[in-house]
Amino acid sequence: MPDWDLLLTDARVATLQDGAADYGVFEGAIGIRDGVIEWLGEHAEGSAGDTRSLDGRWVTPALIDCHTHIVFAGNRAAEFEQRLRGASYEEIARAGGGIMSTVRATREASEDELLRLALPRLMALMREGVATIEIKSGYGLDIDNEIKMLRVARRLGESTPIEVRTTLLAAHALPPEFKNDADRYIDHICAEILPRVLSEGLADAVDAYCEDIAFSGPQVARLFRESESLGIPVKLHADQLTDGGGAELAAHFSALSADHLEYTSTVGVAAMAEANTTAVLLPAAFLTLGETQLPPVDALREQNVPVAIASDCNPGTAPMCSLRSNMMLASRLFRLTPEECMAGVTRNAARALGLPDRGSIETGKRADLAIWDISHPRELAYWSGTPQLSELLTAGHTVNLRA
Ligand code: DI6
Ligand code: FE
Repeated sequence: MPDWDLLLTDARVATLQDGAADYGVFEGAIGIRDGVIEWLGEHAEGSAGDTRSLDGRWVTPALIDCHTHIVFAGNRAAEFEQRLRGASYEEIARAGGGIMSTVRATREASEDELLRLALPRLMALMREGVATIEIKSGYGLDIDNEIKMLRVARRLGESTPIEVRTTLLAAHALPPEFKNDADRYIDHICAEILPRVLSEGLADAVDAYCEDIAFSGPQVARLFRESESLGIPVKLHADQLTDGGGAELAAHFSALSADHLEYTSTVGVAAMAEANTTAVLLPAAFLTLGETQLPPVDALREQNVPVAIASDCNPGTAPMCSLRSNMMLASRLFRLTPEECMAGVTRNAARALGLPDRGSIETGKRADLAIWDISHPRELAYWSGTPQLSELLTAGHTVNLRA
């Protein structure tokens, strides 16, 4: 029996290992067995079922988009125009548009229709080197439609080689059935939606939107206490439009991640550091909303909070189905270095999803690898919209990028 199923030789490898300087670069070979990286070294060793020379091409961990809303129907281009004319996101939401307009379109769509709409979005991310993606519900806002969305997300994972992690975001907006009674809707999520979704194995985490226009800190805390008692990890849309103490709240519940964070205070950052909560920055939403308040990047660095970057792809605040573009925006808008951007879409994105088996090139990790036609990994946060992915492997198998 050969030592490796697949041996990649003559590779320039950026391991993105935690603590390694300069992308963790080395030149050499990668031995893969049973879908796992089993061996790394400068000179190829052992026998292999399949040996392939990469002729000096670069290999990085496959990318991870740890925050998306790619399952939805309809679009909000008309609202985008309204916002360009001066209306704010909050005004549109309070007038019954915003998230609710996507909820109406998503409720009307069938499961098959939602799958048909989401698949090209997933393929677009995959062609940029994404092998793991998180997808949230949150445009159903009732038991049947939240389940419909999560089933679509699971089917996306089953019908592609990409791993899909699903998140229940029933606490995204207040549905019309619970008008003026957010507390009663939170009770309904805790008593009905959450247990049903978990019993059907449809969610890997629970998320909420903590904002003046959505749910308050105490309401989110109630949902998180219930999630905690059921043993499901939490994450939070926190401090995007105002400092609502979202980072502190996420940290209090040892959330996997707190996301957005434009208005997070240094106290919030310290709480996240203490709780080991990953910061997820979403520059497309910052750009689309015309936001000017920058997330506390220096404080996150000083406190050693791991920073991930995600697309947040959604029809309202982030109509940009590209993780590479978000890397470029994170460097340009938030002044993250290209190396921080790469860590943000690999090892730190894996942390934001609670997936210690991936996100860097190390022995024992999944062989989810991206092979690139580039001259240095810093190019990955520099170009966007440029087809530089030469090959994507998930668990050691080449993905068909044309399908
Ligand atoms: N993520 C979200 O869930 C909200 N903002 C964000 O960045 C709203 C999404 C939407 O407007 O549909
Ligand atoms: Fe979001």
